Amino acid sequence: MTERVEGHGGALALAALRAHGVREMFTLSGGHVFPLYDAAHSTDFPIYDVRHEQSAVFAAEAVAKLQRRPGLAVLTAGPGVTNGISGMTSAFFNASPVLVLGGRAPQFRWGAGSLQEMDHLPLVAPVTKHAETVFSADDIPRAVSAALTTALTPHRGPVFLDFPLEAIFSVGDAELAAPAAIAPVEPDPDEVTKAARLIAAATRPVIIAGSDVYAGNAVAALREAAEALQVPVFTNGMGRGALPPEHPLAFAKARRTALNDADVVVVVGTPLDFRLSFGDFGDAAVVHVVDAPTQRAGHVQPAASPAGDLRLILSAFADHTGDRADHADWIARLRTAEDAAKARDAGEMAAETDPIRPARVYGELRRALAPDAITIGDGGDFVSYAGRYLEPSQPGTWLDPGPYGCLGTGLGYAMGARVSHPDRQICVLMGDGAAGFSLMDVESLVRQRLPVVIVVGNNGIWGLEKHPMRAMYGYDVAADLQPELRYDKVVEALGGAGETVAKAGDLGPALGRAFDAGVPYLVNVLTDPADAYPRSSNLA
Ligand SMILES: Cc1ncc(C[n+]2csc(CCOP(=O)(O)OP(=O)(O)O)c2C)c(N)n1
Ligand SMILES: [Mg+2]
Repeated sequence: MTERVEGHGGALALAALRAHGVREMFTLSGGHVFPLYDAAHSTDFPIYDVRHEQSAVFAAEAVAKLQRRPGLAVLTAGPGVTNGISGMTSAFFNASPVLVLGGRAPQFRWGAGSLQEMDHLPLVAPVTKHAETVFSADDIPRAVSAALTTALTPHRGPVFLDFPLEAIFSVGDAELAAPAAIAPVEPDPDEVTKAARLIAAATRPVIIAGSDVYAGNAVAALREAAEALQVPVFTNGMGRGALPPEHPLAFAKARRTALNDADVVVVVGTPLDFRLSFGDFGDAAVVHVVDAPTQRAGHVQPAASPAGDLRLILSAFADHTGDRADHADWIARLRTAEDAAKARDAGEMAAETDPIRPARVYGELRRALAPDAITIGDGGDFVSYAGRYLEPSQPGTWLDPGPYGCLGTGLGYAMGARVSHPDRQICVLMGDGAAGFSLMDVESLVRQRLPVVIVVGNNGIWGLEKHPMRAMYGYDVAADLQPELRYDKVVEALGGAGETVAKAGDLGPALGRAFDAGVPYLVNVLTDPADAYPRSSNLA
C-alpha cells in the first residue's frame, strides 16, 4: 500500500514520521528547520522545546527507550547538530532508535560561507547507524522511512538525516510506502541448542539480562527460560525489573558470589563491557546471547553465542528438553547471600546520620515511589547508590545513561519520560555536579507543564572524581563545587518549587510535598562529602 503525499519538505517528512508511529518532536528553534515546525503546527503534532539541544536528543532517547518506538529530535544546522552529538552517541551506545533530523545550509551555494554552513555527516557518521543528506524534497519520505526502519532493526540505534535549506523549503511529492515490518532474525538453531545444553548441564549457572531484553520485547521469554531451566537472574540497564524483586529467581545483591562461583554465565542483550568485567568470569564458561551478529564480543571467546531475535532464542531455551542438572542448592546459596546483603542495606537505608548519607535518601524514596514510577539517574556516586538501593519492580521504569556514562541526561530523560507517562511519578536522581548540565531545562518543563521531581544529592563535590583522585595522588584539583548551594532556589526562580533538606528525618515529608506539587520540584539534600561509593575500580 502506498499513498501519494505532497507539500513542502517539512510536510513530506512529517507524513513519513507519522506513518512510522512517531508522535512528537523535541527541538530547539532554528530557521533551518522551520518547515518541520510548520508541518507540525498545521497538523497538531506535538512540539516540545528545550534550552540546549542535548536535552532534545536525550528526551527523544527516553521516549525510544521507554516506549520501544522511535524518538525524534529536530536540530538546527551547525551548532544545533553539534550540541546534539553527546546525545546521539549515548543513543548509539544504548541501541536506542532515535532519529535526528538536522537543518543544513543551502546546497546551491555550498562553500560560499552561508550561516552555520557545516557538513555534519563526518561528525555524526561514527555514532549513528546511518547518516545521509537528502538533497530534494521528493526524496524526503523515502529517506525518513528507510532511516526509521534502520533505527528499529536490531541491533537498534540512532540515525541522522539533514536537509539542505532549499530541499526542506521547496514543494515536492512522493509515494509514501507503508512502513516495512521488521522481520525477526532467526538465530542459528545449532548455536541455540549448544547454548541451551551448556546452561542445562551447568551446576551453578547465572543469567545477566540487559537493555536489549526490554528493547526486544523479550521480558516474558526471559522469565520462561529462567523458570524452565531454573537459573538465577541478575539485570542491568533497561533489563532491571524484568523479574519482579519477589520472584524466587530474581537477584540483585549476590552478584559477586554469583559471578565468582558460577560455572556458566549467560549474558543476554548487553555487551561484555566494563560493567561485566569485560566478560572475564574466571573459569566460568560464557554464553553471550545477542540480538545481532555485530554484537558478538571480539575480545572474548564465548562457549556459545547465539545471535538473533531474543524472544526466539529465549523461548528455545525454555523449550529445551535434554538433561538438566539440579540447581536448587546453588539457588539456595545465592538466596542466603542475597538476604544477608539485603539486611545490611536495610540498616544503611534507615541510618540516622548527620550529615545525611545517600543510602538514607534511597530508604526514604523507596517508601515514596509507586511501583510504576520512572526513576532516572544522572550523576556519579549518588547514582551508583541509586543502582544499589533502588529495586525497580517493573521493566521499563529505570533510565540510566548507559555505558557511555554521559552526565547531563537528567532533564532531557525526564521530559521524555513525562511525555511517555503523563500519569506516573517521574523522579530524577542527580548529583550536584550533574545538575549543572541541564538544570536550565526546568524552565522548559515548567512552561510546558511537565512536572517531575528532582532529588539532588548535594555533597558539594564531583564525588566520583574527587575521592579517586585523592586516593591516587593524595590531593585533588578541579573536583570542588560550591558547598550547600541552593539548587532548589534555581528551580524556584525558573517557575518550579523546592526545598533544602539537611536532616534525615525531614526527607520523607519533603518527598511527599515534591510528588504532590504538580510543578517541577527539587529536593536539595545536603549529603556527606566524606561518603565515597565503594568500588573496586575507581576510574570513571
Ligand atoms: C559529560 C561528562 N563529563 C564528565 C564526566 C566524568 N564524571 C563522571 S562522574 C563525575 C562526578 C559527578 O559528580 P556529581 O554529579 O556531583 O555526583 P557525585 O559523584 O558527587 O555523587 C564526573 C565529573 C562524565 N561522565 N560525563
Ligand atoms: Mg556531587
